[in-house]
Amino acid sequence: NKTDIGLIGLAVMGENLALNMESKGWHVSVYNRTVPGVEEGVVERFINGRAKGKNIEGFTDIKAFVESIALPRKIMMMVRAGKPVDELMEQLFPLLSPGDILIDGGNSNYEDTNRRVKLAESKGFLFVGSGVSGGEEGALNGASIMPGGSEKAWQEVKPILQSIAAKALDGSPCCEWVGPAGSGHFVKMIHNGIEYGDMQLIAEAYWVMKNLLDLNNEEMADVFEYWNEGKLRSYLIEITSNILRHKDKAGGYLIDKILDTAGQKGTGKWSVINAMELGMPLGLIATAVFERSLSAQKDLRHLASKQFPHSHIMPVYNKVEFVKEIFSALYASKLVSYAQGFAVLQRASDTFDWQLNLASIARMWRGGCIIRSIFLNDIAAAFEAANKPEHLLLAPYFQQEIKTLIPGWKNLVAEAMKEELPVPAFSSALNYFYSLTSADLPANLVQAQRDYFGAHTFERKDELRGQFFHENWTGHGGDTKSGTYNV
Ligand code: NBP
Repeated sequence: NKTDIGLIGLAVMGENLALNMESKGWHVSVYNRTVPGVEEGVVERFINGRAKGKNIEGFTDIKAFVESIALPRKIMMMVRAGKPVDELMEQLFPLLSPGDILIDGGNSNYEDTNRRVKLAESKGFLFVGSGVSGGEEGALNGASIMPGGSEKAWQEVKPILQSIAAKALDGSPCCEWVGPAGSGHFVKMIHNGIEYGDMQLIAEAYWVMKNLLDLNNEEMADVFEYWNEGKLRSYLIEITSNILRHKDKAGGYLIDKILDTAGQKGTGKWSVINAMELGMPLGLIATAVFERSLSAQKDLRHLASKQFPHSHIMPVYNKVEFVKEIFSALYASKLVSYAQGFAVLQRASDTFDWQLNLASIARMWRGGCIIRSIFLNDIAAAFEAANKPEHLLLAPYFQQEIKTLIPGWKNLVAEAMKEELPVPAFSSALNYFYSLTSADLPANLVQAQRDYFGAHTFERKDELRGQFFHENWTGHGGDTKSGTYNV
């Protein structure tokens, strides 16, 4: 009586995914390595604890674990990303049968997944690199799952993965095939980058309400709760209002006691690095990542704040009107962030020939994951339209939305700057928007400078466009040009 699927790695994600699978009727084998003196008894603890009485078999011997699973085997790895995945694969290869499927559900780098898909296939196995979002709660009750890799594996793993995925409001599972190679992990990486952006934007909205409108925590929680009824309805807006109302045991608002230094585990940084590699702007997420880094320089900020005290005058605004402007800045900047993120996905798809379906990706993010929101329905609809938009902001619906948001958005950024209150993500988004919508930019001067000092050449605007010229700017330079290429 073989099991339907094996799961390796019984830390928080693995345990909860195993329980989720079992609750959907699957018979599950689980395995965790036993390192003497380190994590002894992980399997026993799980089997005798949360898995007690359930259709879950525990193994401490990897061979027995593999043999317990029905062919073609499906083995999901939920271990720390990086070397552990490679080590585990080396242990598994000699034990597998042709056609067996390995699924890496950790936060692996997509380039590692590219390599692992090839390696597994070269040995006659299939490999699925799948982003899983939703944390502990999603793992147990329904996650957003983004599988990519060996396409032949999809029909085999689809029933299990879709059964443990979250369901969007229309009932569809938040799990669809993403594409070949490391595309599933690439999509998960951009998801995490967008999450960084959303969090920074919400934090700026909070900061403006607190500092320019002098709203208290309950009033701000009311605003977020109100926004959660409208177009910004999302998990992150919802938890923000809960966080603002939360009191600790001493009876005070906990938010006011939390140190203002933000941590990061790297997926935001990876998103930005990969956008740079692809030559694509991803300024909003980059700003969110850099703001976390700057927030961590608490002592330096403290010192600098003594040297440059902000001249805060706390003008009396019409609070209702001003909150509407904050809404405009938040919504418009969020649009910019998603437009940038999806443009990076499109570029990656073109570059690596992944054939990504952007509408399907937007739909997969509607439930289970941290960035889930109703706004993703509008994004999916924009990408599904008969006339695919060149850019998300040029989709007819979003054009209309942005047009109504611009007045409040630019006014809010201008007011915050005058009041010396930082709103880096709101202003980064606005600058991107103005650059994007400028037919002319001062890059002509940048090209002239590059040619002046490095003979990097330039193109002309006139009928000679398409050829590269080098000017002898000083009268004593030579005619030798540098190679014309972009990196
Ligand atoms: P961790 O990322 O903390 O990984 C711990 C697991 O990896 C343990 O089972 C550990 O075994 C195992 N492991 C390690 Br470490 N090295 C190993 C090796 N060389 N061989 C075999 N197993 C090894 O756990 P997690 O937080 O559950 O995350 C699992 C994956 O899911 C990660 O890639 C993570 O980035 C990703 N993820 C996490 C979340 C989240 O909210 N936590 C959300 C989405 C995705 P041991 O017990 O013997 O040490």
